Amino acid sequence: MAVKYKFPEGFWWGSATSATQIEGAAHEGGKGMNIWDYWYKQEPNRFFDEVGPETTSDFYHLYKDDIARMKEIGHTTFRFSISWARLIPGGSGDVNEEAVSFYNRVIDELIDQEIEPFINLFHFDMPLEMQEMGGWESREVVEYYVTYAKQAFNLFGDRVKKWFTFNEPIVPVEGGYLYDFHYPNVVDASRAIQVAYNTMIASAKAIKTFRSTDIHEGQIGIILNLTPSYPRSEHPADLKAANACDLFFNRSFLDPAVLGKFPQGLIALLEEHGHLPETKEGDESLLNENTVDLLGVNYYQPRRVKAKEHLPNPYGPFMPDWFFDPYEMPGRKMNKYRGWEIYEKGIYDIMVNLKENYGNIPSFISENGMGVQDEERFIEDGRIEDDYRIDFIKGHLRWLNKAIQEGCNAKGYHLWSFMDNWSWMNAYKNRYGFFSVDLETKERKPKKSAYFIKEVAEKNGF
Ligand code: BGP
Repeated sequence: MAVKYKFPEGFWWGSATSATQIEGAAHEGGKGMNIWDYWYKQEPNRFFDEVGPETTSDFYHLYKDDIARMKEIGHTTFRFSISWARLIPGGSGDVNEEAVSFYNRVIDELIDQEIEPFINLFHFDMPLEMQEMGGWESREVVEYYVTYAKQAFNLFGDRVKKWFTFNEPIVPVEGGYLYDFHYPNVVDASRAIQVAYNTMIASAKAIKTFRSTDIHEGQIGIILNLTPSYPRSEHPADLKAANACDLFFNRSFLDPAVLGKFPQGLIALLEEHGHLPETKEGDESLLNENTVDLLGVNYYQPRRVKAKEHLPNPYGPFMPDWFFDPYEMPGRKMNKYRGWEIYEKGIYDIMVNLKENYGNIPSFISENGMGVQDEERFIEDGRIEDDYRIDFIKGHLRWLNKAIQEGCNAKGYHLWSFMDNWSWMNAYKNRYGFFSVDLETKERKPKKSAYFIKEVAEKNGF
């Protein structure tokens, strides 16, 4: 078959994962506790089917075979995260040699198989002791994180050339400090804003540290979940709502990461409501001088919003939702197995925005994927026939390809995820992998999409 959608030479084909979601061995190998291990012990009933983070695909023991599978389906790159609580139990102090050995083996195996490792330093998994010191609300924890980052660069930077300071830093803010779906289950916008701010300070400090080491050839970036904010209509009130939503959920991280400063509109809005975060002298130049080399874009679905129907109670707690209401656009296409909208063109709109307003920063799709509940119902002759996922990937790749044709600087595409994995409160509810995983036997089986991506990677297009 002829290739209609061809990608630039050297395009990165791969997938993304995170430590807590795939490693397992939660209480093994000298690992300390993180907030997920802890929260699950406190409130198992808040997790889907009461399944916690020790029940995973066990990459910790099975990594070698998994990397062989990645090779088999044509991966050229693979993103995983280091568990801070595994590398430095407690978050500060001595490095855990068993963890060093594990991550070394993973990195070396990937390189042996000619798959480039992409390492992310933080994927929602704060060591418990660091959370007890105040988590991202504390500047002391920021310093411990920077020390952890430096250790990781020194240990693995001789072989790893793509680093990321955070994955979706807004999610711990939303989950942990606004909407109660991550530990510490606080609902307080002031604290949320401080957490968001300190996270960006931590990211800039880690970048600065990276550049001050001897590792010169590598690139360092951040991974953001960008959700284009579409207004219900062109009415000024709807446009204003979409702009506020964009400021809170995209630009609060995108602007400091890429442009080195927070957007003026956001500062004005927070100032007006008395919610500016606490800052320190030197923060401004720190952010300004330490922007990212590379941007990972996670894209699942857009946000559609409209002007508020009822004015918020000015005496009630300040929330981003004061400024917009969600809008359910009639006729929108849905992933009915997960309840998320599917809007393929969103990927193109993000890329064009990066080109026009963010200096066409080198970027890649670091997560995109389709979660499906009860996926076993699609088994035929022992294999999950996930044609819906193939259509989903194709739909997004077509728009990504168009963006590239028009000069956008996209370097690769990673699916979420390589194999089905444990996800935060949702545990194993939504399956995302190219491979299914039997949670009892740990057996992996390729889904139809695994064969599809292999062909795409081999032809560098489809
Ligand atoms: C992203 C996260 C991943 C993963 C994915 C699927 O936002 O970066 O860690 O969890 O979402 O989420 P869910 O299982 O809730 O559908």
